[in-house]
Amino acid sequence: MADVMEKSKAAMMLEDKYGAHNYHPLPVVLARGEGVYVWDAEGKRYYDFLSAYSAVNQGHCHPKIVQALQDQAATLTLTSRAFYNDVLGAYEKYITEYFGYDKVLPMNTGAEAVETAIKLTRKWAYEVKGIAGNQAKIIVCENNFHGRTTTIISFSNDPDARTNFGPFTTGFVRIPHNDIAALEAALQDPDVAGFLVEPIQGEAGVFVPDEGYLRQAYEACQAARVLFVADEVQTGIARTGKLLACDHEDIKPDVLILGKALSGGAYPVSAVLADNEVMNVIKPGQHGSTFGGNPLAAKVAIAALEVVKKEGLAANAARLGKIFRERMARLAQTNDLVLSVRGKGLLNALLINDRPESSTAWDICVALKENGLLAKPTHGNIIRFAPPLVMTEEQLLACCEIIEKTLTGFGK
Ligand code: IF1
Repeated sequence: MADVMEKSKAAMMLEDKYGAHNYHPLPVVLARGEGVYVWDAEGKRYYDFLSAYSAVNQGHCHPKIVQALQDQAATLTLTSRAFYNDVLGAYEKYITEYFGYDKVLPMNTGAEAVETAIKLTRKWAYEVKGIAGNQAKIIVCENNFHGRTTTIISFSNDPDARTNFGPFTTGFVRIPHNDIAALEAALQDPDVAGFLVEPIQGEAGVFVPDEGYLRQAYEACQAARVLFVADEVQTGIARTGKLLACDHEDIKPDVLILGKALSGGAYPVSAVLADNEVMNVIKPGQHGSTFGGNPLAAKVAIAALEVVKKEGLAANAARLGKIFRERMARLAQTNDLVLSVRGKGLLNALLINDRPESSTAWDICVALKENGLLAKPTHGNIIRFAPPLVMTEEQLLACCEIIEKTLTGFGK
């Protein structure tokens, strides 16, 4: 009989032979996506509990986003910024009013947006705040993840992200996340230009800071005339139960970084938003990218943002996230493989009770896959659970059943 995994095995072999080995995917080959579901090459259906690292908040292949993509793709995809196009201005108006900023600088990937925010913050420091040339410092947090460019990994403390990629970019000061005293001490340095922070540290293992931390950090930055730069690439676009994670503490970042679900996963779209005092330091010819602000990206992003509001995804994420954490907290009480659950909205993680270097979390994810649910460990023994925000309560409860059944039967 033909091998049941024939198509999948062939696909995995091709990637192994012809692709760089820069990832270690779970052994599943996906062929189709719709809403909260994905299907593998053999037609088996799974619940997607990773959402492409929170890029598919609106669900796989959302019809409104796909329609916008198809229509614009057949009309005009790319002009470069050497010329105007009839979509970009309308998108810029839409997104700046949507998030409440004067201006947007459109880019493509999250890392490019983070790099853009770093350049903007430094230039503002020299030309507005008056810091001496090349002396600007940006405060970042231990265990940060902001992307994989050389400058970004320069301020990472993850050996996998850094080893043998030097020499590194200087001008960054690392402090512990969720530590106001450490931030206030670092802000004593008059050469500090900005504080770059993930409101919730995703990759580090869904670290939710103490209530009030973001507000205190924001206020400390305002007092020191330091830009509060929020990387909401993963926590933004309704993922944590509000449009932005910063909204939970009613703070408006001086610089807002968006990516991933800004396009609903249909196209690489990222953006940096700021008010004029900051954004106007960039003059023609000083920054950009070939695809940044292309008409296709602009149309897709408008559609993706419309879906978030029209379908009430933030409220749904808040409501279902509470149900999920309650169910998993109960599981932690009865199953000593599960230490605890943490998260906000539908960005959650289970802490597995084993040594970080053990393969337990990985093995649990393989078992979950067998039971029809896809999730993946972050660092060590922490499994991230982040389904599309279009999930219904009935689907979430079915997924809790799968997780409970898998963990209860694990290793037996
Ligand atoms: C990978 C992690 C998640 C991000 C934040 C910027 C970026 C990311 C807060 C850069 C990207 C992605 C990158 C992807 C896996 C995924 C990830 F595990 F790497 F850390 F989500 F947690 N800021 N995160 O989370 O955006 O350039 O990728 O568009 O590199 O493996 P990007």
